[in-house]
Formats: sequence, C-alpha cells, structure tokens
Amino acid sequence: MPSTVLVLNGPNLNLLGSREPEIYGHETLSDIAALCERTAESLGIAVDFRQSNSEAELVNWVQEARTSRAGIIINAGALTHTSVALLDALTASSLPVVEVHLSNIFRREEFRRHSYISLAARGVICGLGSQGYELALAAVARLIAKPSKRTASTQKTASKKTPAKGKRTR
Ligand code: CA2
Repeated sequence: MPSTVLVLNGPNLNLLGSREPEIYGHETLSDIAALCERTAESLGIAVDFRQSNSEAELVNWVQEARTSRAGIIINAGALTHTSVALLDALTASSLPVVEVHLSNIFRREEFRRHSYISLAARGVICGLGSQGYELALAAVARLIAKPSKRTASTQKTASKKTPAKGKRTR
C-alpha cells in the first residue's frame, strides 16, 4: 500500500477561485485537490487532502496523522501567522512537514512575513501558486523514501577514519 501524505488547508482556502484571483489565481481548491491526486499517483504515493476553517479541527487532524500518515503538507492560511497550537501539533507529530503558500508572503503585508509553522517545516514553498503543492509533494516523497538521510550521512562520517586530503567534511 502506498504511503499517504496529509495535505492540509486552513481558513478561507475554500474560497479559492471566487475572489482575489490576482493574488491566489483562478484555480479552486477542488482543482488543487485534483492536481495533488494526479501528482501523488505519479510519485507512487497517496494523498489525504483536507480543508478546515477551524484551528481545533486542523490540530486534531495533525494529531491523528502522527500514526497514520507519512508526512504533512500544510497551507495553514492566516493561521500561519498566528497559531502556536498548530506549530506545537506539527512539531509533536515528528513527521516531515512542508509548508506551502500560493502567494509570495514576502511580497505582501509585513505581518505575513512571519510564520509560526516554518519552525516545524523541513521546507517552505511560496509564491508559485498551485505548483507549490506539486513541488511539496515531490519533496515529501523524497523525504519519505529517505527518512534517515541525516542519520545515514552522520553514520558515514562517523565511520570515516581520516578525510581525504582537500575534501571537506561536515
Ligand atoms: O498565500 C497563501 O497561500 C496564504 O496562506 C493564503 C492565506 C493568507 O492568509 C496567507 O497569508 C497566505 C489566505 C487564504 C484565503 O484565501 C482566499 C481566497 C480567495 C478569496 C479570499 C481568500
């Protein structure tokens, strides 16, 4: 059975496609869900795509994912900039997390430049619209395939006696 990645979408993302297309594009959330399904299939993984306007529901879903999902992709919407609860849940999940934003949060209002979620994220993708979800899925698929990359390289380094001349070690 393929590994399943939880793709979470926060408040107001259900409105996509209806307003502010100059910022968020013309695609609806259903279009993005379909894109994620197709992308996941091509990567040999599965997606569980969800949206909620409730912080509590999102926290509950992250907690449930801990034992049933292989990774999390999250566009927390405005909760990105406010929610320590979501940050704590993501950190506690110990799963690989990739944060996505449709818009470039660094080209917008000052308050959007800070993300609590980023502290729990292995990577952050913003400003590329729905393509960000595709890229995040590819990144999570790799992280799932090589979950202990850091450990493996640490082991390799630890087992090396002396580094080759002129070669850098970390
Ligand atoms: O760029 C993103 O993906 C955001 O996460 C979207 C959030 C915003 O609060 C973040 O700063 C950046 C807002 C989602 C609301 O989307 C709407 C879509 C259409 C109409 C109104 C809101």
